[in-house]
Amino acid sequence: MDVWGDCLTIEKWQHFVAETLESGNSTPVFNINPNDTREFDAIFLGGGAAGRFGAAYLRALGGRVLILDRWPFLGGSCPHQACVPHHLFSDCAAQLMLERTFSGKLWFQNLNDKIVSIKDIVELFRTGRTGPHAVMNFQSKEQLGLEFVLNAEFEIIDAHTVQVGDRKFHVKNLVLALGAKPFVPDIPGATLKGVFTSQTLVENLDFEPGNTIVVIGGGKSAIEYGCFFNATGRRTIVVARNQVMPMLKDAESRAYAILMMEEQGMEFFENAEVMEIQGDAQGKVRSVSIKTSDGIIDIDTDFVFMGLGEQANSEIIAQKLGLETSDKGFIKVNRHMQTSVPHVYAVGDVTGPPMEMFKARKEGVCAAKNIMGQASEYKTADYPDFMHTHYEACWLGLSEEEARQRYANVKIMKLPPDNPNGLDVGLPAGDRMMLYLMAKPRMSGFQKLILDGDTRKILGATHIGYGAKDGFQYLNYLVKKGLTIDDLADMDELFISPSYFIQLCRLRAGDPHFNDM
Ligand code: COM
Repeated sequence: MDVWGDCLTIEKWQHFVAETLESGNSTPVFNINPNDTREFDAIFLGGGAAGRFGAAYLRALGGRVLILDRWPFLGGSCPHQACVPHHLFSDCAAQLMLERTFSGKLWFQNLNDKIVSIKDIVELFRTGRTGPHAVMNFQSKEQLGLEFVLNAEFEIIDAHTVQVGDRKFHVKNLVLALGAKPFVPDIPGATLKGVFTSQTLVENLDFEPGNTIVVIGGGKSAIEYGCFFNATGRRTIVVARNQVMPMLKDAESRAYAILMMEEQGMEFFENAEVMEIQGDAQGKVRSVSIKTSDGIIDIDTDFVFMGLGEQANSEIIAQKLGLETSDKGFIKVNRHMQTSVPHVYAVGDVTGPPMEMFKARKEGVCAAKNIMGQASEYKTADYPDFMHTHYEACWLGLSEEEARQRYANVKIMKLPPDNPNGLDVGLPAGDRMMLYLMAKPRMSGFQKLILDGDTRKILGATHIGYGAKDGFQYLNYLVKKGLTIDDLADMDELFISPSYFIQLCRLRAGDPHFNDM
């Protein structure tokens, strides 16, 4: 099917994507400009966040670029199986925590002892996801003018040649944006019905899970999906080989996040391991054996979620091109996104963690710039980050512990302040937190700003609550440029903002030797 020259509306794309996914139709969709005779500067293999943003940037710089993708839509796993469903589930977790906290009070329905359907939410997502898919295709074709081939299997012939069916494409540079898939460990019982990853949950769930769920892993997806399962009213047991949420390095912020999860009924086994998942005669999960420091524990359940990180979709291609990879199959790149083979770049999840869209998009753009002769580097350590519990946890820069190791005069500003009643103070709060502030003050969040008392510079920040993610995107940029307490104090605040950093800094900024607060 050739769509170049046709203006496909969002509705038409939505219909096409839904029908193609449903029918399994494998006809490729070619959107290639027949009048452009230039050689491609790059082919992006994979049109997810890394491929789409890299391609758009490369074209904006005047280059010619083609995207090839096996799915009938652009945007990759993000809108299909990863970030978008995770945000839907995390939104549900936040909403349900509010509803359960106020169950039977004010205008809230009585949710005591009620379990809500996971299957219904998954089905809602499956039906709704073709909307974002259609927007990606429309935006890429009509607004960004990108050339692409979708719904296509491709074969790499060499570093300058790719084949789709009987069509060969010659290219100056290849950019591998092949993505990754959830890692499934070799645990006995891992293939039983009822064992899910983030990917198979949205594709395959066809029964309503019972009232106990075992989550394996302690990182982002284990916690994010675990909190959702818990919020639906199910007993949720998280089994982590090491500690949970290690990426949130500030100890006090992490402790608050974990305490709030525990107060929602989450159960954690740290330094523990799932030994075996037992099945019944129909091949369905029946129970799980967990090795803990107190011995083996057996939990009856019909639903196990694996949140153990990802593995690269790299094997065949890495072998074919002779690329260097890590022991987990991630393609090794330098800071310019160049692989070990000249003219071959790799971007996004296929280069390894963090499996985040913001990292994928920036890597894609970094590769595009380098291909077009603009020297560019990307270092993931400089990015702010976030994850969901029932709340949204954001962080940037150094943790308090890291700051104290590097600086002699660290100052802290935090809410709630240290006080005899501990957390039972309705601060920081902010929008979406005001009911907690009045009725359950300890649930109104936690935040911390970490400063160097000598240079007055901001070193790091954390926030557990809602609504700070937006602010942290801009704050991180300014912190990297040397933002001080005085700069922050001089900014214009919008009351009530979820992170009170401007207010706190303004209260202290006049003091040449400001103290903690
Ligand atoms: C977002 C996908 S869901 S992309 O990064 O815009 O391509």
